[in-house]
Amino acid sequence: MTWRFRTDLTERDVTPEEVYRDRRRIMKMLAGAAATGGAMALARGRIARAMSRSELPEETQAKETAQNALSPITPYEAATTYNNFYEFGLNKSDPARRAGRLTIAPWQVRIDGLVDKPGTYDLNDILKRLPQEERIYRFRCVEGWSMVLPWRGFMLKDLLAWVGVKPQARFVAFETLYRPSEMPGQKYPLLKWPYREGLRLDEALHPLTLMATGMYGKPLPKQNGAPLRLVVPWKYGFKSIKSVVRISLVKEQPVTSWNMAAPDEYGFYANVNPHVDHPRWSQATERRLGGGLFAPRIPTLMFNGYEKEVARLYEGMDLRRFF
Ligand SMILES: Nc1nc2c(c(=O)[nH]1)N[C@H]1C(S)=C(S)[C@@H](COP(=O)(O)O)O[C@H]1N2
Ligand SMILES: [Mo]
Repeated sequence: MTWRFRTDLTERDVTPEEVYRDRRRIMKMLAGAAATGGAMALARGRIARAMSRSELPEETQAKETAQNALSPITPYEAATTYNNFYEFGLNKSDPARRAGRLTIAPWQVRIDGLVDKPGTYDLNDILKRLPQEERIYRFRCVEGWSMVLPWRGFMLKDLLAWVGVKPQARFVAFETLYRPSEMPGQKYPLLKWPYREGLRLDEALHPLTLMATGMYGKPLPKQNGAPLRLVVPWKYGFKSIKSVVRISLVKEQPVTSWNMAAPDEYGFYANVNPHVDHPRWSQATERRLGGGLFAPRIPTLMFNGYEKEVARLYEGMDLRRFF
């Protein structure tokens, strides 16, 4: 697997120009962070930067120091210890503590409904056919915290093209694994299991919509939805369903777990929107994970900063009504 950055999408948006250009250094930092985690990673990253920096002109060094401080990639440690994955419990620390027992190989995905080639596919076979790439995306939870993550994955549209979508299909429904013996949260009615999500077909076919298999240059940690999860960067995090075992092409808008649990709080669309508040809190700002206790909240962007790419999908729609 090699790092491949697409320049037509989003890295520029989330990454300061100089850092964006210096891909090799980012890769080094990420590799360090992924390999060791936490303080060690930070220390290693700093050492790596200090070594290569001494070869650069002074002005560049100063600029770099400032930009490294603003480096927007969320620390690996934060992204893998502060999680929502109710199959393993309600607390943010539960998934990291309990997901280790989940068996993720072999892993099969059932693809059914309105497709030309329905079937149960082995994930390895899918990965042999579809090109994977790296994408750096913002990620915004409906609860008001956010991250910037380097994912690895394939575009859902490539998978759908391979299995063939029938013309009657209008939505895509997703399901997470149901295995209470390994997912202790499923013994309690926290949500209706299995966890379910859905997208309109045009959302599913959008090139930003990713099926992730890794992050930070490594396989996806179990607490983050190994071995296969959806990532829809312009929607609230709950749409990005983890540990997916079923993908169905359907005619009608599918039911979704959070919408069933609290329909007036979590809509089907769930597009990130600073102008439409959650009934119990404002959505105008967010807290970036890893910024420390006193980091100021930052403004939330329309469609999480992907307005240019996705606004056309919702032209003429009342986003207050279809929240
Ligand atoms: N199966 C499943 N998928 C899930 C969830 C969950 O509880 N179960 N939580 C969602 C929510 S609310 C968020 S914010 C993201 C969190 O992803 P992360 O833990 O990788 O940051 O996963 C989403 N996908
Ligand atoms: Mo969330």
